[in-house]
Amino acid sequence: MQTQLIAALQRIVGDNNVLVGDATADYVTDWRQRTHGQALCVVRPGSTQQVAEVVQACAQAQVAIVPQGGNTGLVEGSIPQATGEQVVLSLRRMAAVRAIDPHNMTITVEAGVVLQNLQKTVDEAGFLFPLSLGAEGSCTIGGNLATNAGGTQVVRYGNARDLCLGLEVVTADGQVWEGLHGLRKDNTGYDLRNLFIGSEGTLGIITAATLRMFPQPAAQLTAWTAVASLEAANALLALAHTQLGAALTGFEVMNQQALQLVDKHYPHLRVPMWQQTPFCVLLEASDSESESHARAAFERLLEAAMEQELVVDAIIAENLKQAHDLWHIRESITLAQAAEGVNVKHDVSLPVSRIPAFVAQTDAALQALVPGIRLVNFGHLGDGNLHYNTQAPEGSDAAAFVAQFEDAVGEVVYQAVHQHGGSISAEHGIGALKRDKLPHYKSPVALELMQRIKQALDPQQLLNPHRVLRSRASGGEG
Ligand code: FAD
Ligand code: 2HG
Ligand code: ZN
Repeated sequence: MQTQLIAALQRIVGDNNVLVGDATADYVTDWRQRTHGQALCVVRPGSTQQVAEVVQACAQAQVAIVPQGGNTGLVEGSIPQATGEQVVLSLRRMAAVRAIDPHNMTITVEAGVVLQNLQKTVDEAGFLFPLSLGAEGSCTIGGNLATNAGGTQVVRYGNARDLCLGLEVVTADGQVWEGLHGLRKDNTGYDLRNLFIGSEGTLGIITAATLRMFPQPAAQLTAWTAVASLEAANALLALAHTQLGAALTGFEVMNQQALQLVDKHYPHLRVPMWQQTPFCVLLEASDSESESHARAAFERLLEAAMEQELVVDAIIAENLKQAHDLWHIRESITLAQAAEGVNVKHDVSLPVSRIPAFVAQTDAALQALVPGIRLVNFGHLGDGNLHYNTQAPEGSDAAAFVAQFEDAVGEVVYQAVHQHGGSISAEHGIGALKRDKLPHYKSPVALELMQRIKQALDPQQLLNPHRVLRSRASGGEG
């Protein structure tokens, strides 16, 4: 049966685009190198028609499919289980730009376009595509939409969902839903587009998308500040909202531990101010007038912040290179954590106002649980999204720390998140890693509705089974 399926897939996409054995290595291990799956094969279709035919062949053989883009996801949702029975469907070959409509300010692209290439194409067309994240050199727009990715510009432009006007999707029974319109208004019933966005490959395979483009700002400025506390960071955020209005495009917080890891592993990056205060804040403003207008507004903001003693020290980048260097430091935290050793991540969101109390309470509880635990906190404070990550105590065995404490640490963090009215996944999704945590923090009614939607759209449980939700038909391990 499996040999027959592989032969059928080869007929659809060509022999070269069905990978087996060692050739599947890059597709079966997650980005953090924590989990190794095994695939029956990796299939690489080159068109929507081929995706539909692959899905039909797999449905006929009752073989499950794991859709995959850049495989940069952080919740182990893009790799197959260890059974060796699932097909990985890679969208990376589908990377065409189908259309640009400057008057409608939209671009239509295939799902496998790498985010950085999409940004570049839109830039060359004289517009801005604002989705921006550390993995942009390898993640794909299909993966961004499937996870409803956030990143560093959400405070101004919203997350991936807010940037998408239309989708083309191959359904679990191999039909093509053509919803690729560029409409800003469409109230013709249930919102299918928003159902597929954020569904992590469990409801359909996104093959193309129509996305919003924005005017390019006349100027962009970046500032780096040292702040004494999260309360001060929150007050700075409020002040920035008031003084900059829609010009505020980024507001990132980083604690001393996070910056110390960047300093340790990448000393050439010369992290500014990290020893001065417990937190630093990176701000970005975009201006529709001019660089001097933007600079004057930024200077007024920072002067007021210093007068109110919210900011201890600050620099404004002099040019684009300096701005890029400051952002590079921020984007290097994930890599510095990986270089330090395996770690435990929590991608949480809370009302911005609750973040200081949440962090104080959780820091204390974790220090009591694991004396010396390193608390690596950073993230998109402007969106109330904190990456509340942890690392083994200095000098101790990282793998042993994860094996022994991952669950207990997670419980402390998620209980506190829940208590403060937050979410256990702000932007990375649920995947396999958080699937069994979800029932503890999501209402039974919401979970039941999600199960019914899954059952309606994928009754045979063929699309990324056991991800997000535990499949009802079986135990759903792995
Ligand atoms: P993959 O990892 O391949 O897949 C992710 C999920 O989407 C899987 O469940 C997969 O089955 C599904 N999927 C992929 N393509 C499709 C498709 N075409 N149709 C249906 N389902 C599909 N995320 C953020 O939100 N914000 C950040 O700031 C951020 N920063 C990151 C920084 C680094 C260094 C790294 C490694 C990751 C970061 N991420 C961030 C996480 C990750 O980059 C995002 O989740 C990204 O959107 C995943 O895109 P991808 O193409 O790699 O998807
Ligand atoms: C970021 O904001 C990413 O840099 C990754 O979402 C966060 O490594 C992490 O936990
Ligand atoms: Zn993030």
